Order: sequence, then C-alpha cells, then structure tokens
Amino acid sequence: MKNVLFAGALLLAGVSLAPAQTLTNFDTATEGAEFMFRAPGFSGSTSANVEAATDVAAVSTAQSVSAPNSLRMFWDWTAAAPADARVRITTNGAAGLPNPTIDITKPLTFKVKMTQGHLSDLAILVRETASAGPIGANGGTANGIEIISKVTPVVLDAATNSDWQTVTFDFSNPSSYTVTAFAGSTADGVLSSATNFAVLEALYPRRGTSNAVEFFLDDFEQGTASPQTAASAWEFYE
Ligand SMILES: [Ca+2]
Ligand SMILES: [Ca+2]
Repeated sequence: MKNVLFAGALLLAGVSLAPAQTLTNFDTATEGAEFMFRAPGFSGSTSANVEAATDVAAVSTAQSVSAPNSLRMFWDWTAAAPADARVRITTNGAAGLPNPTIDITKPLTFKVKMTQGHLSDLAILVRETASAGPIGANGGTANGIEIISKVTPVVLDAATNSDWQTVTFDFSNPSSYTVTAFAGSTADGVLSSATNFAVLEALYPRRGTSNAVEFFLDDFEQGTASPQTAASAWEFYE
C-alpha cells in the first residue's frame, strides 16, 4: 500500500508542476489599442446596456501582473440597462488574438483587478467551433455559443478587493460550472466539441450595484488537467 501511495503522490506532483500555456499576457500589444477583446459596447447583443461615451477596451501600462501591459475595460451602464444586465465583451474578429482557441478539457485562468465599481458575476461565453487548434489559434466563428458560469459566482467589488485576483474556469471539473444555451445551432446547455477545441467567445459580466465599472485583465493561460482528474490514474498503480 505504501508503494501505491508513493506512486500517486509522484503523479500528482508531476501534474502540478506542468507549465501552463499562455494565451496572452498583452505585453507585446500596442498601448492604447484593443487586443483579444472588442470594446464592451461592440456587440449588438448587449450594446444597449453600455454608454457609448464610456466604452473602452485598451492595452494599458497603468496596471499589470506580467509587465508592462494589461488590458483595461471601462464602461457605464445606460439608464435603460436592467439590474441584471450583462455585457458581451466579445473576441469576435478582435485585433491581435481574434476568436482564440481554448481546450475545453483544461482549466482556463486569468487575472483580474477591479479598480472601480461592482459586478455581481463574471461568466464567459464559449463557442463550440470544434476547430483544429492549437490553443490560441484563430478558431473562427462556426457553431453555437454556451454561457459558462461558475457555481460560485465571480463577484468583483473594488470596495472590498481591488487587488489582482485569479479567476479559473476549470473545464476538467464540470461540477464547478453550469452551462446555459446562449445562441446558435449547437447551443443546448451542454458544452461539447468533437476536437476538444472551442473558442473563448466573450467575457460576460453581470451588473452589480455600481454604475461605472473599471477593471484590468492579464495573463490568460490554460493549465493541465486538474489533480482530481489525474487521481483516476491511481488505478494503474494498484
Ligand atoms: Ca501583462
Ligand atoms: Ca452544446
């Protein structure tokens, strides 16, 4: 039994040490330009919720985890935006890293720093492109879109935490998130892809108690399978 435990511990250690794959750290992008994401008001599906005069997505040197750059987001909700309004901050045809491919068997992590206002949740949209990959490639715009929401909502509140935080959507642990159909032929509340590749279509934040919202994003990465998935390999050592 001791040998079994030892082998398992080695396996888990190997998983935790495997390097994550960087989607982008924004560090070679042009300051002031859009990169990977369009401005919050770009998508016609939610543009009525965003005050046009406050609509910003821009590479910034004001904040960063990896220096020198991050991506700044800023907007005001319109007077007509409902209390649970969302904004679809899309990657559709965006500059720099359009329609970025992700692997829906691996965790997606990124850093966020909330510097103004409050959001009651930060979900993402995933388009089931079933494209060829690899991670980071332009996966195109085929097929439908699912909403991926963490079971524990991602609350961002500058008044209580304006430090950099890590947000993880762990696709290797389906019990950690819910899937809701958004739009398109494959949108059925089930996240699937024949190739395991899909596209990070958008960030999909939900309005909180504030009007103006400002946050910074950095270091989008995909890790290896989580330890709870790797632990199933214990069977090989018994
Ligand atoms: Ca950076
Ligand atoms: Ca689906």
